[in-house]
Amino acid sequence: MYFFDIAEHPMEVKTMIILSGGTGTPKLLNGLKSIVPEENIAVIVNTAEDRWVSGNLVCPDIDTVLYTFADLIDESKWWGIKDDTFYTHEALKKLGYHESMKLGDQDRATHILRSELIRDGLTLTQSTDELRSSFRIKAKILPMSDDPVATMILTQEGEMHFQDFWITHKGKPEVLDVRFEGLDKAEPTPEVMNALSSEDAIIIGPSNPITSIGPILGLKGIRSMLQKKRVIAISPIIGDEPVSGPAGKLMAARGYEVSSAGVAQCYADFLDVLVVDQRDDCILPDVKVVKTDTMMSSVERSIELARFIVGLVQSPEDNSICGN
Ligand code: GDP
Ligand code: FO1
Repeated sequence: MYFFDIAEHPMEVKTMIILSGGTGTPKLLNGLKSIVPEENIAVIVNTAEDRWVSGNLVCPDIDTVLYTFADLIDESKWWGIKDDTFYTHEALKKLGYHESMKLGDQDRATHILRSELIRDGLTLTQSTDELRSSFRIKAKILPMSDDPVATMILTQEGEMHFQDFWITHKGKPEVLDVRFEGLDKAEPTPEVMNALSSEDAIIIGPSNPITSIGPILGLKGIRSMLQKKRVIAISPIIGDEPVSGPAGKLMAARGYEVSSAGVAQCYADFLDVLVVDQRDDCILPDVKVVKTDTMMSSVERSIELARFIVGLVQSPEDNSICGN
């Protein structure tokens, strides 16, 4: 238990368990961490966009969550460390070696430490916990799995890793399908299952339902666990477009409408509440739709949305904010 708005309005609230990718949900976490004590936040993070680059394991979504809690995130792009330098990346280029991801020098230090720990025998969960501790973060940051999963995008130009699709090809090729290599053999970690079973309400942040939340939901036992919970999701789509990134293209390739209704369809077997933007005219037959300003264009707006979500978790029966 912790206190909401601790200094001003002491009020007991529940622990926040949140499923996350690497942009939309971290923006929400940026607000949440200033209204609830960090130790009562647990984030379950997608690892299907991870990739070994220049000898080290880059975990873009985990790193963005780490840097968000550590107040280091570059908020202009929501990846990497603010004011980082790129000397090593440029030096490699001069040697004729082109890295598939532009890695900052300080960001690379995170990848080096993680990879050393993994080479020493730690799991991804354990190495993430070491990094959490080094950054003096109190929130739980839980990789969805310790087993490798790779998001592969099937395009008209052939199949490629998500990072090649997004960085090298700038997200331009037409997408035919999405495949998660290794997901059938991957297990969710005990830490993830324990976090999910510890609370009645689970939050799915405004993340890409296909490539960020999709791999987490594809792990054995996650969907059936969520079916027993009160699941509140925030839509990453406003009207017929995502706020940023390739979610629209990927949803369409998977046969979903690019809309909040399409997001609800992705979560149809367990979703209880969908939070949509106040500009969205989404009405759903089987899901409670609530409306608010979900555009997190500043930390203040992230805090406002986080406050709204904490209110929903706290007051399951309050229908005054229902948009239906
Ligand atoms: P990724 O790992 O970088 O793809 O990051 P996520 O999956 O966590 O987030 C990407 C999604 O966040 C996109 O589909 C965006 O539409 C959504 N998003 C980004 N900023 C906002 C915002 O301010 N509000 C809402 N509602 N969604 C957002
Ligand atoms: N995105 C880019 O568009 N270009 C890059 O060179 C790039 C490098 C990069 C390095 C570390 C990191 O953690 C993320 C990085 N990203 C880059 C973002 C990344 O491709 C995706 O946005 C995430 O995988 C989506 O979660």
